Amino acid sequence: KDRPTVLLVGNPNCGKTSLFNELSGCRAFVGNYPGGVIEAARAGVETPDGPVELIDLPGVYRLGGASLEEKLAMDYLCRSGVRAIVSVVDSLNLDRHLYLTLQLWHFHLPVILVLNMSDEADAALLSFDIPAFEAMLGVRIVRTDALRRKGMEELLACIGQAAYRPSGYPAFRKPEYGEQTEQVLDFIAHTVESSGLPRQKEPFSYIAARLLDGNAAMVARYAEMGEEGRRLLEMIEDCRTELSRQMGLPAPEILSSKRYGLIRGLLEEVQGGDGVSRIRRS
Ligand code: BGO
Repeated sequence: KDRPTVLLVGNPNCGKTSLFNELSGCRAFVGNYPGGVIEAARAGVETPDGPVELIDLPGVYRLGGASLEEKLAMDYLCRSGVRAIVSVVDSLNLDRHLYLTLQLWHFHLPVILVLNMSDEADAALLSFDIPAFEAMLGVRIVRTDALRRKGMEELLACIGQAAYRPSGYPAFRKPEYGEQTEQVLDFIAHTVESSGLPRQKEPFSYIAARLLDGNAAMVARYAEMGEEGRRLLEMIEDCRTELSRQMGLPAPEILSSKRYGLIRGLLEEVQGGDGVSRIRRS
C-alpha cells in the first residue's frame, strides 16, 4: 500500500485523539493510552487529493525524552513514507505547546499547525493574526473545534495538499537560535556526519541538538561506539562548555531557553484580542 503517511503529533490533552476520531470517522476511544501497551492508532482517510494513512502518535511534550511515548513518536517521525506532520496545539496553551512544533523543523516535512480548542480561544476573546503566524513559521494554520467538528474540511484539504502537492506548500522556517549557538550546532552536526560512525535514524541537525543538550540517551549511544565515539563526545564537550560560558547558561538549558524565547516573540506578534492580557497573567 502506497498511501502517503501523515502523522498527528501534539502534547497530551491538546485534543489530538478527538481530531483523529473526527477525521477518520472512528469513535473507538478518546483518552490516554491504557497503561502498559503503547501504540499509535491509524486509519485510512480520504482527502480531496487522495487517500492518506493517518497515524495518531501518543501525546508528548517534546522530543528526545526517554519515555516509551517519546521513543515511539521519534520512531515514526524518522520513517520513510511520512509526507506531512499535523502539529496539534491547544489554542490557549500556545506558549507551551509550540515547543514541540518548533522541534519538528528537523524533519524537513510540510507541517500543518492545528489551533484546536478554537471555541475556547473565542470564548476567551483571544484572536490570532493567522497570515502573519503562517508566514513566521512557514506552515499552514487551521483553526479547529474538534468537539463541534469545525475546521475539519479545511484540515483535510491542507493534509491532502501537503501529502500530494508538497511543492506548493510552505517550507517550515528554521528556528534561529543566534549566531553562536547556530555555529556550535552546525559544528556538531558536521562533526557527527563526517565521523564515519554508524548512521543513526535521526536527522543530523536533531542529533546535534540533543548532543548540545547533553541528552543522556544520545550521549550514551555515541559513548558505546568505542574510541572514535568517545573522541567525538570530547570534542563536543569542549564547545558545549565554551558556549555555556558565553551564554551564561548551563548547556542543557541553552536550546530550551532559546526556543521559549522564540515562542514568546512569535506570540507577541500574532496573538491579539481582549484575551491576551488575561492569558499572560495566568
Ligand atoms: C474530555 N474544544 C473543546 N472545548 N474541547 C476539546 C476540543 C475542542 O476543540 N478537542 C478536544 N477537546 P483528547 P489528546 C473531557 O475528554 O482528544 C476535549 O490527549 C471529559 N472526558 O473532549 O483526549 C476532549 O488525545 C470530561 O475532553 O486529547 C477531551 O490530545 C470533561 O479535550 C479533552 C471534560 O481531548 C482532551 C472533558 C470524560
